[in-house]
Amino acid sequence: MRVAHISDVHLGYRAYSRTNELGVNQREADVMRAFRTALRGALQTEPDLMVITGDLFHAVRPPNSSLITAYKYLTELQSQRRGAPLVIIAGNHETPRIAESGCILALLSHISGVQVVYDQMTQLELPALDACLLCIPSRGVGDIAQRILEPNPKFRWNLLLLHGLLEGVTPFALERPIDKQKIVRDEWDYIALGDWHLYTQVAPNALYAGATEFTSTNIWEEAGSPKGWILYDTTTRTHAFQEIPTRAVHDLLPIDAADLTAAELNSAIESRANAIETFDGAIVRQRVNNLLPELRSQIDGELIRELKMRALHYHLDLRPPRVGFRSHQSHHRDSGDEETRMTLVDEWRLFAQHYPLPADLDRESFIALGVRYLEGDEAP
Ligand SMILES: [Mn+2]
Repeated sequence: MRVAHISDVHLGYRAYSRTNELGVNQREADVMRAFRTALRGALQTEPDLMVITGDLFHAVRPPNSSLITAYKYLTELQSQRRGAPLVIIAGNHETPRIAESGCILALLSHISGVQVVYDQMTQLELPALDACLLCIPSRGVGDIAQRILEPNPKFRWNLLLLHGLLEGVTPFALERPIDKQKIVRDEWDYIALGDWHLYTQVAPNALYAGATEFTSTNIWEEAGSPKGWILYDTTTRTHAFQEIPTRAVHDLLPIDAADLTAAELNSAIESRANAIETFDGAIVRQRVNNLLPELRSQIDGELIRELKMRALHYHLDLRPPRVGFRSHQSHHRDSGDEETRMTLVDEWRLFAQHYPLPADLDRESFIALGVRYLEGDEAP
């Protein structure tokens, strides 16, 4: 059996102020385009089964435009597949805190061949494929510890679908990681995972498909990693990652301003940007470390305005010297460290992205508020 596995599409995600020719937020349009590319690619491979492992929508109440377009695409897809099975489980982003609020995914269950799981852990039987799918949406994750998870011997193929973060997958500590031993077991023909936005093989039969675009709050950590979906063969237990072209995201090499003149700093900013072929229209961060206030005021405003015009989003991340790390002996070691270390703000973004919030609390504003508190008013 061949399975097309898509995850973390985040329809309705919006970022930055740029809109396209139709007045739609450019990132919202990018995310929709990535979804269409994934669906078209999957359709061409004629999979027996398609699964979407959570966060199809970015929010509990996605914008109407995203909802309508998604409905249209999925209806077209399913008519071309003649109603072949498509199973969608809910992720943390589209799951309301209160179960009574329902879930927007329920709407999609009216499309031919589509089955949706957004509440409890549920076993779905697909007799036509001789397959049984144990589906664990975001809300079912809390039950994993108390339950015995095992394949249904009445079926030839047994799949496990899960939206959640397994222990050891993330570079940061999780409040309640999911016990890997409980999930990643050889007896499952395929374990389709969602929630982690980077394509990751946990085991030959257990894979995070990753997101289809750059939609997490830590896109700088993801820069350079491919986005796409997975085509998995249960007979051979092999897979092929199908890459999707996305908007370019660049986290430029940080500039150490400690020993630079204003002219050298401006020239470094300019040459780092010009070294990137796909700078125009890209999402770009340039960090400048060890920047003293007197040098900060001499940054070429016109240059920065021009870079901001050319890029979809240009983020000049200016960081003052860290207290206690200014001596020349520690200088080199420190600047190397600076490139890889996560800032407190990055850690907050990662944490807040997965923290359960009340349905009517807007996650993006919640995260932004935290960032403002952490960075203080001096942030650029
Ligand atoms: Mn997600």
